[in-house]
Formats: sequence, structure tokens, C-alpha cells
Amino acid sequence: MKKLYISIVLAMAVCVLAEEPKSEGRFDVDGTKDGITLKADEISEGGWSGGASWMDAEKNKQYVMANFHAGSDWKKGTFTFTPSKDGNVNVVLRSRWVENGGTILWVLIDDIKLEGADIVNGDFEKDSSAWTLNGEGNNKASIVDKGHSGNAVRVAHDSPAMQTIKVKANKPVKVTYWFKATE
Ligand SMILES: [Ca+2]
Repeated sequence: MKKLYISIVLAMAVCVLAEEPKSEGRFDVDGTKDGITLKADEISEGGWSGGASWMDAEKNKQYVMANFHAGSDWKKGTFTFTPSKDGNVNVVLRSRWVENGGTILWVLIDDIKLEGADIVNGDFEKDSSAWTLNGEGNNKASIVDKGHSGNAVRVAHDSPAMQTIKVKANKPVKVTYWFKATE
């Protein structure tokens, strides 16, 4: 009887562990405004990419995201996206989606470097208006110290940081960024 009880407790513990959501260092690229089709590839180990499954089929192709599980140590992620034509895309830094009322999963993002396009203040060290910090009330994205270098941006799914960047037709953009889970 005791053995059975222990098995049940263990099984429950495994369930809780499996269901505990992890923070994500997520990097979205949105080409829907200029109708730019985007293709993501070459994502580094541990990461996965996707489109915008919540949008219609056409817009889904104009949106790519790179996801990495974020832990208590700084980690680096890389991926490449290729635009179909010249124009502007929106870069969106955020974390994992959680249901309304769920615990917000925050992440720090820092030291963003692009090859094939330009980004302004990718290390968050300048006092610059290049990034738009979104979110409601106390849940606004913010610049904090404790970065990978100096300052970093603290974001969540509904509290993202955004910047518009210029891209060129068929010119791949390689993205490198650092991320870490935070409170
Ligand atoms: Ca920094």
C-alpha cells in the first residue's frame, strides 16, 4: 500500500514538473505591414521556429519567430530570416504566451546583433527611443541593469519591445541575441 502511495505521489510530481511553463527568449519578425514574406532557418541548437498560426494563411507566411527555453543562465540564440522584398519589418522581443490570469513569464534580452540589416541600440546601453516598450501598467517592458552587458530589456509576451528595421529582397538577416529568465 505504501509503495502504491509513493508511486502516485511520484507520478503527480512528474506531471507538475512536465506542466510547469518555462520562460522563453522569443524573437519575432513581423513583415505583415509591408506584405513581406519571411522564411526562417538555421536556428541554433535547442531553438525552434514558427509562423503566426493565429493569423490567416497569407499573413502566417509574413511572420516568423525564433523560440528558446530560457533558464537562470544567459544563453545565446541565433537564426536567419530571409525577406522576399525590400521594405520594413517589425522586430518584436517577448517571452512565452500564458493564459489570462496565469503567471507572467518574464525574460531579459540583450546584445542583439544583426548581419544583413541594421538594428539600433541592440545592447540597450544608449538612452535611445529606438525601442518601443509596450505593456499595461506595472507590466510594461523596461530597461534594467543586470544585462548580459550592462543593461538589458525585460519583456514578456504581452509586454514586448519593438523596433522597425529595413530589409532587402532575398538578403538573409542573421540574428544573434542573448536571453535569460527573470522575475
Ligand atoms: Ca547590454
